[in-house]
Amino acid sequence: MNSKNPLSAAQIAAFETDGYLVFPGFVPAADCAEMVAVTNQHLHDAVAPLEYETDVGYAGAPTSLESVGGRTARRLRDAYHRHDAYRQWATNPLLVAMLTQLLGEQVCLTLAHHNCVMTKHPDFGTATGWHRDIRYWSFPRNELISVWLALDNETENNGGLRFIPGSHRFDIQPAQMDGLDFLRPDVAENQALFAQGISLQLHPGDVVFFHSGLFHAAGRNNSRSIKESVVFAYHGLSNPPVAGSRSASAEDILLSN
Ligand SMILES: O=C(O)CCC(=O)C(=O)O
Repeated sequence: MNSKNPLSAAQIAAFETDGYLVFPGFVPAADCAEMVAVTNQHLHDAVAPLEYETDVGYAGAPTSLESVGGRTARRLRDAYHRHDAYRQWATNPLLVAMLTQLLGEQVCLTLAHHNCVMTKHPDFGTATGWHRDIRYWSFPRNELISVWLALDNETENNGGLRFIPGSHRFDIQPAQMDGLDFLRPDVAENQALFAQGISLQLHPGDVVFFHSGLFHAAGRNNSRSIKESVVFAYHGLSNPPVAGSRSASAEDILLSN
């Protein structure tokens, strides 16, 4: 592998066509084990900043912090400042070289979005409808890349990711979306889109890049173990967050390559 240009032309073309790429076994087991240990300790100690299922309020979420399951964490926020293990991963030189190829320029890590460990719990972890990550993000161009690192086996059964391949290029009408910018299940055209959905089967250390316009969803966790994934988002230097927006409200880190 060429360390400056590690992606092949075929991989770059597949990302452009499908809107995602999967890299099995990207992160060594020892690094994953360290991230799992930190994640479990921080969950146990409820180390702030946390996002609870009740904060998100999706269907089936506990109604308050005091209700049964109310302290179910959905995300350990600010992974970048939380521990060096996550920070090292977010700035991994091979990762940055790949993102540089896909974005075609120098890469910036935004700490305003994702920058978290997603923790999907049995019982009180909720499903996420079909959406594009860009929906709440403010950048001149819809060209960010979310990078998802699986720390566990991920399947449809435990709430793993589902993608609609190529959907970053789809022209979607406002009537197809609900008020939170999820694809509405009651719209016939959307049912046809859902039928194109695929489930990713991931193992610990597998990494997925996906375009910020790619429609994705995830179900509930029907297993008995928490599913944990580290997620960061990146953009090109010429595509900075819009001034004054939430996307500009946190640090933006230029990653040299
Ligand atoms: O794990 C999930 O429920 C999906 C999370 C997700 O897609 C997101 O936060 O953008």
